[in-house]
Amino acid sequence: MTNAWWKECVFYQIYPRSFMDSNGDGIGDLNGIIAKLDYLKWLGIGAIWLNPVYDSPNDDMGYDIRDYEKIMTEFGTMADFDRLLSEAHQRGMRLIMDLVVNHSSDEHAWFVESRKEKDNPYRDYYIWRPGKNGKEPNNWASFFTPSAWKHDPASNEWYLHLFSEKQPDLNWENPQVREAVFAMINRWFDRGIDGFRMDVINVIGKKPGLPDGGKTPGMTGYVMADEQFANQPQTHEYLREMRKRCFAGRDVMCVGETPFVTREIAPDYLVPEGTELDMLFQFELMDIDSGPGGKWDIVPWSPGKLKSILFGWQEALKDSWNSLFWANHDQPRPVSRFGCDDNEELRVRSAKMLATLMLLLRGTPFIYQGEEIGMTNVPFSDPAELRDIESLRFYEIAAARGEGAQTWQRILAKGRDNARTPMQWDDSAYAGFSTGEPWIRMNPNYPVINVRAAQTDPNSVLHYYRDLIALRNSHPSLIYGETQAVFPEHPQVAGYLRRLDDAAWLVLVNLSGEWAELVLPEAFAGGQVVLSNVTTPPSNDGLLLYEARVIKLG
Ligand code: ISL
Ligand code: CA
Repeated sequence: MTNAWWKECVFYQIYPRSFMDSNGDGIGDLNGIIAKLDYLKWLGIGAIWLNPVYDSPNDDMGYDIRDYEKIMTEFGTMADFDRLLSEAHQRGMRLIMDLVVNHSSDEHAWFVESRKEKDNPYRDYYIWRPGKNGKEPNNWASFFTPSAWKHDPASNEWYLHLFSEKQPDLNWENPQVREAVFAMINRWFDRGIDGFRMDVINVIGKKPGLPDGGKTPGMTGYVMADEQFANQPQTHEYLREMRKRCFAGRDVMCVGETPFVTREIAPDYLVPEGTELDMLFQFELMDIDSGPGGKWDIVPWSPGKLKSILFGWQEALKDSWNSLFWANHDQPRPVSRFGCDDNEELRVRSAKMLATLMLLLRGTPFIYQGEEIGMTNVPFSDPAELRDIESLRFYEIAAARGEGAQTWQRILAKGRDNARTPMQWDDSAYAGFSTGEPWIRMNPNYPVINVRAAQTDPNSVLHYYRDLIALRNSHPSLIYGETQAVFPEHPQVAGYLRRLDDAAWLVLVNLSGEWAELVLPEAFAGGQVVLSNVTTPPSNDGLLLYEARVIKLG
């Protein structure tokens, strides 16, 4: 276990389209981000993760890349990017980018060539197969459409797309593809960026022969065939090759986005350190309210289950390193999902509680824009207000079956656009995000929930995040110390100790909306409360609803 900058700093995720618009066209941009760097520095942020800013037709909001080495026109130019990078570095902040190389856009020059004819030199950059009896080559479902295959009439073959048909999967078996990707990565590193978040990086290697999926025999229709494309042995080889070819001799990091990774297999990507991924984003926590039918099959979560997931990962990765997050651009807002947004008092208190629980665990915290002011889910009133391909496709398919009404409720709870409305900077028109009408509607609560209001209120969620980040930044024991769960059986309270050498901390939070009885043992009751989200003096008999307490024990 070694110390590293990416273990010590708090990351902030920026969704550029919705962060800050500098020219009034309603679309966030790189100059807008530059204008807010001082805000991030004030907050205590050490590194920024930018969602894709590359040239893209935006079928999946930048996750369909047309040119890996050109900036999306609405976002600015390469000169703007270089300025953003140097302005961040001047403030002592690092910057990592999104690497989306499981697939490209169908408008990428490689795919344009690839689909031209069967003997095109780029044909093998993608995954083409003949059909079976006039149907798809196999039964794999895509994340966004029923089938993961698209028929190409010109050649009468099909190409694989695990996401939309405008996101064809690259063929990583082809050494030329790997060479091209590694060269591109190296050029970005030469530009001076500090690392990558790697989009669905654990699905780049597909099982040879592309066999049908179906975890339970007799399944019909298109199936989510992750056992055939996730976490395959070749993927580990590709990552090791990437590491050697691109990372050696550079002070850069990577965090993999890895759906379908369990606590058991996660260490295969992380240990020994520095050979594959530095960290990964696991989805067990984000799937806590998903039933067997997937994210839209919503089931209740419980504090007990949440605790077993969080502490289970602390244990599973104690010889490597966790990523810590409640939110990203694909997830609903945490205060609406895991806290309470019924009224202002509880919104503020529960947002602080969630922050306390997550940010002081062992691992690197990733804060998603707006989380630090406790932004909530959005009361969309009509599908026409949505922009996200996943929700729109899901709605179309369900509405055609006459299930529009129940589907709408699911989209309100879990739809990705909840996280994608503009950042709320102040209470002026369009929340200070833009002077023009934004590309997606605003959350109507911006007159109350915004950065300026939060900065002037010392009891705001924002100030609490800042205090929490400062606490973590200034105590190595809160970064590198070991984690030990306490009161594991308690049905409402999550608690843990962090310890390093002589330093010891106790973190206690009540995840429920009710008083939680908990008699503190002598050893804990004597500690000093250094941070709390309530004004009443701490009780040794229990915690108020959504109360959070950070106690210094030694
Ligand atoms: O968003 C999800 C659930 O709503 C996830 O299943 C998500 O599709 C998956 O985690 C992969 O996400 C990443 O790759 C996608 C892109 O749409 C997401 O925005 C990105 O985070 C395809 O590139
Ligand atoms: Ca703009």
